[in-house]
Amino acid sequence: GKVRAPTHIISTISDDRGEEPRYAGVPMSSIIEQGLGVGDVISLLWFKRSLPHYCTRFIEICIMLCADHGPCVSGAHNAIVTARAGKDLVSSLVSGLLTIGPRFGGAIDDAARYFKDACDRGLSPYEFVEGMKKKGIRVPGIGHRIKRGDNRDKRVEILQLFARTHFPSVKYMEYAVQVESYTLSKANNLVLNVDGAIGSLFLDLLVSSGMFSKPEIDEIVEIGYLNGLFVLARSIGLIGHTFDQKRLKQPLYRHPWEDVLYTK
Ligand code: Q5B
Repeated sequence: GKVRAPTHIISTISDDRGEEPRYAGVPMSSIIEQGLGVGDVISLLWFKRSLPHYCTRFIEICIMLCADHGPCVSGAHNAIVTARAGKDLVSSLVSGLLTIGPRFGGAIDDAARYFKDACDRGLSPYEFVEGMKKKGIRVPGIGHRIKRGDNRDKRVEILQLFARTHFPSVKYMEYAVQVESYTLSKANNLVLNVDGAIGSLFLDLLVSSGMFSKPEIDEIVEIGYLNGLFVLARSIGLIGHTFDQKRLKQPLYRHPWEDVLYTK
């Protein structure tokens, strides 16, 4: 019989052979003809399936809400400094992206992991938060530099309203809100932040949409897909900041001496 030469790459998400590219088997022309959007494309290429409209809309809202948060956050600052050093678009972009991590924008996966584990184990917010404190781990998805109990993050409210209106269940988000009530009783800056809102709500999407099996959900949480939403979204803003600096012909950045504490 025929002997198939071993391949060097296995790919399961897209196929560029034939008349037109296919994303998870769906031809490009059909995506356009059906009037689908970037949320549908993410569903096909990341989750390898078409998701219901409320899910793809939720993904798009996450992307829009996380696209930018001003010039002062770590990522934008790095992109601005890099652009002002005369570097190209890709260098400025990746310099900003490299700041995304456990403190800045990259806490979504860990928020999903910890909220899921604590909620599934039936831990009270007190047991969860104090247990994390004993382990010396900050609760991912909780805390913000400028948001406060009396100055909530509008993005979180928008996501919560959408999910409460459209999701079959918001069990994990409600758990995260209970955790927030407890952390706010400790300090006013320990709000549920945008990472925590997306992490808990994406769990609700995965579990309550009926589109994913339990092993699939466990795999998505374990691999960590969700920081990808912030990385993708914030790339839009970082590219904008890079163009802005170039347009403004901004000179090389040098941090002022007065703002450095020189000490021995
Ligand atoms: N404490 C975000 O901290 C921040 C605690 C906590 C228990 C916590 C911190 C944190 C978890 C990671 C997370 C996503 C570093 C944030 C984002 C996108 C963004 C950004 C933007 C955008 C802020 C003061 C006291 C200390 C701490 C305690 C703080 N957080 N305890 N669990 N989670 N959160 N990141 O203000 O007793 O004095 O030692 O790591 O979810 O990145 O806009 O800026 O769109 O770009 O620096 O929104 O919360 O507070 O370090 O001075 O801590 O609070 O242990 O207690 P801060 P610190 P103590 S959203």
